[in-house]
Amino acid sequence: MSKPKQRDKTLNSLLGFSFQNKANPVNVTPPIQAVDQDINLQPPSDRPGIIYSILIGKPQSYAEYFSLNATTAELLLLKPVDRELHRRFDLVIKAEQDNGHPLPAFANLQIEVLDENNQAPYFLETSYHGYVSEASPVGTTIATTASLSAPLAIVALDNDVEETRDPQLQFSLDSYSNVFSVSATGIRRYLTLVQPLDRETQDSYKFTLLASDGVQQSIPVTMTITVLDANDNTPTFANVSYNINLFTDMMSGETVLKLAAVDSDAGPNGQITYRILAGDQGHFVIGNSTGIITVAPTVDLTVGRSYALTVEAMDNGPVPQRRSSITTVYIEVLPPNNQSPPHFPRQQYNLEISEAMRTGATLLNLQAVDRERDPVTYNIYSGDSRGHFALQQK
Ligand SMILES: [Ca+2]
Ligand SMILES: [Ca+2]
Ligand SMILES: [Ca+2]
Ligand SMILES: [Ca+2]
Repeated sequence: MSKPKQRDKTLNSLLGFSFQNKANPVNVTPPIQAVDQDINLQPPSDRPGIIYSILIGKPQSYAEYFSLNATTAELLLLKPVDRELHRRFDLVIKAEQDNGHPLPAFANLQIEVLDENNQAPYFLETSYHGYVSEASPVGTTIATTASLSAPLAIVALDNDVEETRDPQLQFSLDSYSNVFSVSATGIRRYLTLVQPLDRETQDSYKFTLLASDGVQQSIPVTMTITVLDANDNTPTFANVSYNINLFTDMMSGETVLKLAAVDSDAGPNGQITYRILAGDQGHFVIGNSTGIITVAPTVDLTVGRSYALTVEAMDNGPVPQRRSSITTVYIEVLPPNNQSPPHFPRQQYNLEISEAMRTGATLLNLQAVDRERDPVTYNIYSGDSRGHFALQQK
């Protein structure tokens, strides 16, 4: 009989495993296995069997909980371990030959008792994108598409709980919890609106969601909520009315006034169409999209005529919800600009000056009036050939 060689005394220095449930047998990673290094020297039939046993352990009550199958090395759990009593067992396992020459080998087996709740919750998706209209009332469920046809379902699972059962997780938002809230129970959770939205103020919300099982937290998931536009703004003119003076030398097609109404809605809801509703007498037209009022083709403006145009600005929202407002443009036709010269309010001004008056002193303020409010320049036309007086332009 050949002499057994030196055995691997360490077997395995450490066998750790996770004790996750009350299943029996207990999984050991890596499996308990001793290797007889004589194996290659002996025919299989002559090989001695290996007998496994637990030599010692801490705490001593280990024997109430664990037994090791002597031939298969399968570790069995005899009864559930209360984690309040035991968090860990340290066993020493012995393997020896079954041939009268025991030559034992030893290994440490460390058993860690995990909590029943040892899995963190997790979201099925890494991010979610939801949609809601700014016209939605408080309590509306956030939708999964821009057509708002189906609600956005958020699913977080916890492997400590069967997939078909509500894992009863608590969800929390890192921000905007005053705007959105998560439904409180169920495998599928939904976001609802807590306060009214205004797309014109904020058209998108980004926040993170956490799921907690009371002990462990999920990896945060990114939520993006897009606020869809509703036609809730009316096109508005800056002024209730506009006063325009035209001159008879103005040509057909020339710009009288460019109107611009403001509508802060998006897309067609904010697109404006202009129309003259009344008062143009066929003499003025407006560009539907530009808001530019021009003199109509083949029209000659006559002095003294006046017009009061009612102009409407209407947005292009869905027909039943279109919004509009009006303004009035008053137009007066004046003689050609060059026929209306500036004039002084008085025909004549008189003043007396002392010979002691210092150079540069102001003697008189003259103010001419131009009907069209064109800029006026002043000159001394005659009467001061020696240049004693100067006119200062303001
Ligand atoms: Ca858990
Ligand atoms: Ca709004
Ligand atoms: Ca609008
Ligand atoms: Ca809007």
